[in-house]
Amino acid sequence: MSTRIPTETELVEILTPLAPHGVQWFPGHMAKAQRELNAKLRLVNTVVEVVDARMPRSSRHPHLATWIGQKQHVIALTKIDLADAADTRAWKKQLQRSGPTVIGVDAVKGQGIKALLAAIGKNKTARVLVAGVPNSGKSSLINRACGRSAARVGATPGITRRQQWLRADANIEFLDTPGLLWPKIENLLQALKLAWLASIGEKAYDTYQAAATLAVWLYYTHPLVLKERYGITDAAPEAAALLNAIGRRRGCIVAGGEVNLEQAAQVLLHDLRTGRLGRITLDKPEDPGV
Ligand SMILES: Nc1nc2c(ncn2[C@@H]2O[C@H](COP(=O)(O)OP(=O)(O)O)[C@@H](O)[C@H]2O)c(=O)[nH]1
Ligand SMILES: [Mg+2]
Repeated sequence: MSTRIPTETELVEILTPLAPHGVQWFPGHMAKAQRELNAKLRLVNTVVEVVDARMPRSSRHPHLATWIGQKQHVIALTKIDLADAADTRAWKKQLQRSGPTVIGVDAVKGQGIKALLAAIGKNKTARVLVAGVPNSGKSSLINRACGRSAARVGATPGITRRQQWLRADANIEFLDTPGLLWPKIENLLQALKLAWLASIGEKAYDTYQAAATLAVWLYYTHPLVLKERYGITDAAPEAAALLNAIGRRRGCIVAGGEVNLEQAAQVLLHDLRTGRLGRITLDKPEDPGV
């Protein structure tokens, strides 16, 4: 396998032909969500920006910090249980440098929620908007903070449809929002990461192409993962061969002993999303981004 990890620009070049359909979502309801967000921002004095710790660069809305302006800004780095711990520490430092308080959380188990509430509640009465891309853990975080199943949770992007206020304690009230995406994600790698981690709904991309790009991306950036999880050591950076090996290892076999590549594609994406590939951070803090 190659010794030098390609730069992000090189990775985009490598992956582009593997995803000829790209990642395309209908921006209409996202444009509406963006307008609604701006209206709701007038109702709050605090914003918790929910950022998936596995992609702290790719899952941040490019304009949100500007919209937050002088309001209290706290970043909740969610899914720290699925992210690389050293990368999460580095990301915390890096994000904090730009101003906001950054708290790592496991929004399902509740780790970090107390610290988050303490950070929010330093000021007076906090009216808090919770904003982030679909599937980043907004509803789970609010449920944990409020100590009951108040906001609906789901693995499907877009499950939060209406805005609703929820009370965490006497001084803190939360407003859940539908997931935010922005109409133009220029960079294919960023769009792919959002698709790989299910922040972009599956209608927006081709499952096989998403998995093919993921397999090749892993080959270059995380060869040990392919080795340890699927026993792949001597493959070439060739998507079908990688998915074939993954499918064989994970039992995606049809009659006649052939690998069902579509199923292997599903399995690879599922393995990444559920942490079965180990704790992986897709955005490296030291990368400049594309
Ligand atoms: N392992 C893990 N899973 C999480 C975490 N936060 C949310 N999830 C899961 O991610 C999915 C989306 O969560 P949800 O709260 O509905 O995200 P929302 O779309 O931003 O409101 C659900 O399956 C949650 O169980 C976390 O910190 N760790
Ligand atoms: Mg939600």
